[in-house]
Amino acid sequence: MEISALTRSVVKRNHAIIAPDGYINSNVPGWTNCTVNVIINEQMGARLCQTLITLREGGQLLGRTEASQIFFYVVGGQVQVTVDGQTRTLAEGQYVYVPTGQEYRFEQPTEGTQVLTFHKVYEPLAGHDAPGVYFGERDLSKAPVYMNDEALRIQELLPNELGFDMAVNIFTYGTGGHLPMVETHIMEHGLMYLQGQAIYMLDQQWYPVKKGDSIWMAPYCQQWATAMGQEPSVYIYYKNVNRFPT
Ligand code: UGY
Ligand code: MN
Repeated sequence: MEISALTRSVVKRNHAIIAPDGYINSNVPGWTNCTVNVIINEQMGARLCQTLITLREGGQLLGRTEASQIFFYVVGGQVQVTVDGQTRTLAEGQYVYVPTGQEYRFEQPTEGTQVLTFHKVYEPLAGHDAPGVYFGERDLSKAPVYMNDEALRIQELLPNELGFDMAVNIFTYGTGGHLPMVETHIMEHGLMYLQGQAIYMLDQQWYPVKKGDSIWMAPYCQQWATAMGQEPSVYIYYKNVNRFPT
């Protein structure tokens, strides 16, 4: 039997690893017949929110974005989405970006459909339109090689335009792939592993991680990672971008 007093999750001042074994469900008004796990939030010092929603049959996510824009990514299963007069069925690897002040409806999910969300308070930029609703899908063929290393590929899921103040990317590390340097930067990250295993270094501490684990990295949390095992390691990650460093 597993020892229930052990976990790989840690919560530190400038980073956290959240493994699914410690999830406790939250009730979110308008999100029904589902479990919601708030994985990253301002309560831990973050400036983004990341949740994982698991929908039962008949589950619904009904709401309206307010100050925060929300990026919804289907991790598994299938669900019908209506935003801004458009209705689409989103399956694994498909996503929708919902800007501020917009109603959204997610309904008719298959049992167990999982949706990952990233929320960020939108910061307008003078002279640039705020983004509109944006649908898309994961596609490795749209993921260029990262920093001349054939083992690393990054797909940017949102347009690279100044109107956007958040980026969401999928980072694929082939076997043997690792970050080419220790990153030290102002941008914050929230991420979830979609596949495989890895070793992540955060603020000079080393963590084994795998599919289903999430990580929060505060600004200037030093970071490095290497894939581990026989299959690629893949994560989806959030990053704040495109705004003046006040
Ligand atoms: O975009 C990034 O900063 C990215 N290379 N960081 C990361 O994957 N930890
Ligand atoms: Mn980074």
